[in-house]
Amino acid sequence: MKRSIDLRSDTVTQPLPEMREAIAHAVVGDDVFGEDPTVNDLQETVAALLGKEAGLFVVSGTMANQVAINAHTQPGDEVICEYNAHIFNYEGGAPALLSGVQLHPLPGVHGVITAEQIEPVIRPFDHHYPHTQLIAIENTHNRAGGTIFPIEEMKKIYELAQKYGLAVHLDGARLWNASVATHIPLAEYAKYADSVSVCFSKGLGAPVGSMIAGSKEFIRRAHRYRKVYGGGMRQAGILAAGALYAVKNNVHRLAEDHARAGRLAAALAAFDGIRIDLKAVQTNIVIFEVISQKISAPEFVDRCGEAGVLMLAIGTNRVRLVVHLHITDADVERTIAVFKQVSADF
Ligand code: TLP
Repeated sequence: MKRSIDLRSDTVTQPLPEMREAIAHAVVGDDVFGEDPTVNDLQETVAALLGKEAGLFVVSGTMANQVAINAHTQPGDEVICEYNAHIFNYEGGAPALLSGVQLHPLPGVHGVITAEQIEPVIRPFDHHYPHTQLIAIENTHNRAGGTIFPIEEMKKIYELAQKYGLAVHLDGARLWNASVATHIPLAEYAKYADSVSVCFSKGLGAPVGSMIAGSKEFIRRAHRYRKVYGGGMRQAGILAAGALYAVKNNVHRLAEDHARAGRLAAALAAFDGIRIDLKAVQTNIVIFEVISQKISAPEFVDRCGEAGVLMLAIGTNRVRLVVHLHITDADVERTIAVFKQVSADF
């Protein structure tokens, strides 16, 4: 039996032999004492890549975002974000639960909100209102289909934030993909945010881990929340070694994932019963609609699954697929063949 082609997420990637080798030989220490050399190396390496003073290794992208939100805010504050943002949709209501803040979601186009949209919703000082404290943006934007947040707009938002004394957090779980697609260095993007989170366990293929970067003072505060959330790990160098390997070896190859995602998107565009906005396909994520009268998106996903292609339905008519380092050109062709077979029933 052929293996399934798993396009549910780039989080499904498994460490390859060279990464496992690096993990096996990691030099470790107690990171709660700050004594794990591999964690320290990762934090310094990635903070430097992002042009920030300091970094903090955390368990997951969710922990990175939530630690950052807590370190930026006080209970009762408000955080402006985009309506489809990961922090608003997929983090279990954590901003309210853990930081006591409310989110103020704005509708974006391809996940992008503008400084012009944000300025009018910044609350004036009045005892009726929550206190606007933070703007959160996401690059690339997951639920919009891996779209790239243009750097010019990030700059405008950052300047606006400075004018009003607000902080900016960048959920850069897939900032690597944005940087590879645009050739804009990570540090250029990070310049327009006070804190940045990046993930090692998505397209980069490490088994676990994310990082928050920012000023030394910000990371000092973040460190406390990481501990409070139970995220103080001990010999975490075992995990950091995989992440370091990924940062050194698996970033440039993301361009291959983008090319394969583009090929899948172009093929999907040719099927009756499928609608896809090709402008939104910019990196490794492809989102499309099943508009057939005969079959819903979850049914389409089930039938493709039975034929060996796994994807996620993200609504009654929307499907998401994500390309990653285990997906080959042959897998892309086999996936297109399965789409052909299943869409014959449309
Ligand atoms: N996204 C996951 C799911 O949670 C939806 C996925 O399969 O894409 N920020 C962004 C932009 C993300 O896409 C994700 C994960 C996270 C944060 C959270 O990362 P983890 O899963 O490590 O907590």
